[in-house]
Amino acid sequence: MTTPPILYTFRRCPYAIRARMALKHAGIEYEHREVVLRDRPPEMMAISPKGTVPVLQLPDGEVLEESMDIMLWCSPGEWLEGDWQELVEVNDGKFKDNLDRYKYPNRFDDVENPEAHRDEVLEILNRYEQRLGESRYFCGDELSLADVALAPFVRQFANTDRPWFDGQALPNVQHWLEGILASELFTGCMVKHEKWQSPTTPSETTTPTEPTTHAEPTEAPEMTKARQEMVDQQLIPRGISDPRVIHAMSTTPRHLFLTPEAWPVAYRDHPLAIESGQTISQPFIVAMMSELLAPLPVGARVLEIGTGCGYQTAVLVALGYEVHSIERIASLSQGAQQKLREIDSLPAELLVGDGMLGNPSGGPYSAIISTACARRVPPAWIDQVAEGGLIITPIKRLGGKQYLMRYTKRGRKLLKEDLGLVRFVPLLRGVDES
Ligand SMILES: N[C@@H](CCC(=O)N[C@@H](CS)C(=O)NCC(=O)O)C(=O)O
Repeated sequence: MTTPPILYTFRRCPYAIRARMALKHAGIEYEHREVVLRDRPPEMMAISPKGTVPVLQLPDGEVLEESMDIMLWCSPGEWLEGDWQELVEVNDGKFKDNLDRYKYPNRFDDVENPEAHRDEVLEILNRYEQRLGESRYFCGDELSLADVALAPFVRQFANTDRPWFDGQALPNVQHWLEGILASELFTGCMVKHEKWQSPTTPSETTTPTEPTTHAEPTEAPEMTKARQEMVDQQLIPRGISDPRVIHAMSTTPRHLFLTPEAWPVAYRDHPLAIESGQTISQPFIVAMMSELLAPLPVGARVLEIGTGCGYQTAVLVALGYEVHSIERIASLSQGAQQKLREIDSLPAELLVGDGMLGNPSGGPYSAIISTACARRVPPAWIDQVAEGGLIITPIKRLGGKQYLMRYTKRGRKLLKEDLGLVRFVPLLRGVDES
């Protein structure tokens, strides 16, 4: 039996995405080693001291430390037809330079106006637009190396300000990108992996509380610190103990779901107001509701009622569930979608709809979790939850107090557990399109 190649990679890195897509397209099995850029494993640094991902180590010891070298190593001949070289040169040069200055202006001394850099990228996209009017993909009617090499960067640009991107006259580019992002080739490459643990690193770094997935590798250190304090001081002492939940809460950047003015208080021990009279729940409540689901396996289908700003949604995605989420206020749902895209959190579906009706075409779900309070469990939820499945929701009793309840479906009956007093916004009927 031959050993497979080893890929050092980082989920959201566009260079690494292009390499993973090419390897997947070629059907090449490899050992996936997920890297956290600020804590690169010594094994990777030993074979590639320049310290960038992706790095592919072949079974014969050869090391490919440039994403294009990995693509070229595994691409079939027909992928290499056309002028991909010129396209990649512009992408990895002018496109990427301007994308970084637009997306992260604070990292550069020479950025006065980020929008000027956005417009430089737009000029390139206008050229793509023309080209994609002539053929479905960059080099003809089949996907090839050029598409896969460019798409992760166009995606990053599009996600920087999605409403702006969607509003541009780039129908061919938008359609091309949408098709690639919806493909199995792309989604199959974006599956989350735990940080690879080098057998030579000391064991205290193996705690699942280490930030890996959602948190920006370059976020302000005070946000990372505040999030860790939230876990250490608010969650663990109150009994949150599931390692998956602790990991999700430690890595999901709650502050990014709020306006920058609220960042200094984003990790404090209380709920906060968001738009449209709604709230983002106290961190402990989000963790507790998530822990109530934690017996479900990774991949379980979960319906969330009340997307709100998308924070709980992101935590559920970080737990590895297939998340469908409904919000009755269209503008909130759109805002949540934008934020979730920015942090690369990929729920299966965000819907604008009446939460009382659940998602009739989506069931059965392993669990339905509601962040809005009803007087009784809506019958549609009972229909849509699988036998043995869970419904976790606040319920308002006579006297006006709200109790968090966990129900388990047994036939048409619900076994109930009362989990104590809580306060949530009410579950309202209908849809608000404003
Ligand atoms: N030219 C390299 C560039 C790879 C690259 O810059 N990757 C980024 C992550 S997206 C990286 O590893 N940066 C190192 C760091 O941020 O410390 C390639 O195509 O593979």
